[in-house]
Amino acid sequence: MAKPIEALLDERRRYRPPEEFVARANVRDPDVYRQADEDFEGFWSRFAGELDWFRKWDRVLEWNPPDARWFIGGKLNASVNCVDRHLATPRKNKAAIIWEGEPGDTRVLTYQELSREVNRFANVLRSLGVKKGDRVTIYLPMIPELPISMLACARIGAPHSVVFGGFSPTALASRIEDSGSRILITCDGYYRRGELIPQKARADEAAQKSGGIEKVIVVRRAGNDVPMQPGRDLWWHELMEGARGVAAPEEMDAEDMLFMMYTSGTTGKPKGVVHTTGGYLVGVYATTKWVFDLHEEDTYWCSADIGWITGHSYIVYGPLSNGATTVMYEGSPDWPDKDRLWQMVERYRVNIFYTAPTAIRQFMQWGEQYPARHDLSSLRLLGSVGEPINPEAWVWYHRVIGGGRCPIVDTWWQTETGMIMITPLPGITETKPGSATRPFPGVRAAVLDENGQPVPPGGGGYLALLRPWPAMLRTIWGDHDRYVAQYWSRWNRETYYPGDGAKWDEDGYFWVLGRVDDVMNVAGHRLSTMEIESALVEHPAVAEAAVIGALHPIKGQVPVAFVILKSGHAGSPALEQELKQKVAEVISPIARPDRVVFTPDLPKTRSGKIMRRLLRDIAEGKELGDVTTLRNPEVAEELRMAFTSHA
Ligand code: 6R9
Repeated sequence: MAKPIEALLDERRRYRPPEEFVARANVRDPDVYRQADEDFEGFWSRFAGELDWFRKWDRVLEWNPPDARWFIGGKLNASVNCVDRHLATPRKNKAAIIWEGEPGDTRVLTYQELSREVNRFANVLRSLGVKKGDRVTIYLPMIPELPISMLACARIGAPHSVVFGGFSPTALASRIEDSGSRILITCDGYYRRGELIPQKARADEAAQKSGGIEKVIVVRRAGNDVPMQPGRDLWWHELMEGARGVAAPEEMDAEDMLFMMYTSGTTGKPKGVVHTTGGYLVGVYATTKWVFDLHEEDTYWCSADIGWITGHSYIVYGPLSNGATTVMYEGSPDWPDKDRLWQMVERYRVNIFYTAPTAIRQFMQWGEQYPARHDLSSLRLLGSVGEPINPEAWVWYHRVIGGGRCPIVDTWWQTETGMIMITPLPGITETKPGSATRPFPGVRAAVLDENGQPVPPGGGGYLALLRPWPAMLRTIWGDHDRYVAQYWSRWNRETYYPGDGAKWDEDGYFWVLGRVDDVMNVAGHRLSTMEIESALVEHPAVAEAAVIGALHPIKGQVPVAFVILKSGHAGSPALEQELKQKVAEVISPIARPDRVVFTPDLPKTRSGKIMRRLLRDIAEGKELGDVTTLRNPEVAEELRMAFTSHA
């Protein structure tokens, strides 16, 4: 009976930080956990003290649950900390951003060059009347003008709202409206998988739909013809021509808003998560430094899109506040071939690489021949973020990409937390594939039951955060009640509810299972979709699997599996039986899927998360809801047909 809960905890493989890694690691003393726990305000203020402030804070924290204010009375500017701070040091001529476009064009910006661009664009924004507090919407692909725009906004105190460049005009319009932006920054077009994406046309459609946009600034990226609306549309390069390279930074209060970020709406109206200047910057500065064990000479690459929180925190603000060299790329991992990323790792001698489990499973499916074409020996640390990583993918990542020598940091956090919250420290933590291990020092997490009581080790329940942290969201834009109701009302006003299910084990390690709605209850037994998925992908024919709990009249819910096979394998009733048997063997007969549906693709959000809600609707024969936020909306209908024809 205990088997379903135990299946993941049965994962016995252990990986100690290699000696060579520990010898050079920034953080090696396990006592940091105790120290930070005893005096967490002191812990965070020591990191804050490493940043530049116009005025030092009077108090570290004011906590009126659920409202926190950090570094009260402190004044600073995020762009000063990401750029100016490094100019008086030997980092002045160090590469801040190494960028590679899809057609192979490249651009390297040193800190000095980045400073000039940011200052000039800050002057451009000011000349258009943008003032402290005005929201600016940015709708750009992965080109250097994206971080330049963000930092220029930060310089003049105008909160940015970056909308993922692949979002539809409708999604962009609703975000422009909600934020009340008057300025939109976009580009003519960009490249993705050999195709030219007409970004300006999409931006025009959104601007028209939403109203309120007074100026559209257009970066020339692809050179495609675009109509420019007189009086409204302005070319980036023309505005920049006359702009001076020095712009005084706005002195921001620590609690002034730095940016807002809409969460990848799975249901309901998008939520504008608000992050502030001081706490956010301290949080991402500290976690980048410790989790990624940054060294001065490192080349660091997070392959996310800056349009997501991962890119904000760990391509832009975290690495640049640390004076690191951060890599960014335009395009897709499979274009011009399935070795694009490995080619870049080799070309730039990347040392630290951070990506998502969905990408790793994709690499596994493509096969080892792609990474094998390249010299990946520069890598010394790997990271994972975005969803639970199944142990098989973890072990593959470790062996094939990391050459067996690189520690893996599986980092749990959210748009709302702003910074990494549960993670190994690579020079200290012994890792277990599939576990994000322990809370970052100073962070307190727990697994609670329905009533807010901690579950005993080995048990499962709801993940909870028991203490405020500097990069925490402060509110939902324009809807503070929703902030309180969504995050601070499950148990009490002092306990943050992330909406994830988790287990913890005898060593105090956390195993995040995914959103609570991904955890099902089959005949009274708690089962995780991820556990069943892990079992399925252990089968040699399976490339990727998504499991949901479908309503069942007797058992409450039953697992239904959607499976992508590796090339060279075909779906058959015999294989379906085999896979069901496999799950029954690995976990328990309780976990045995009711149905296994073979499919060439799975419905994914733009950020690469499998949209399980939709799979559930398909399995339960429900009306399919909104599919517009999917990267591949056509898959939904195909799957529904496959499901019903086979039933
Ligand atoms: C950073 C980011 C947040 C949700 C979160 C959880 C899932 C993220 C994870 C993970 C297990 C990890 N998640 N990292 N689950 N292990 N290492 O992804 O933010 O897009 O807001 O998603 O992603 O379910 O609640 P966001």
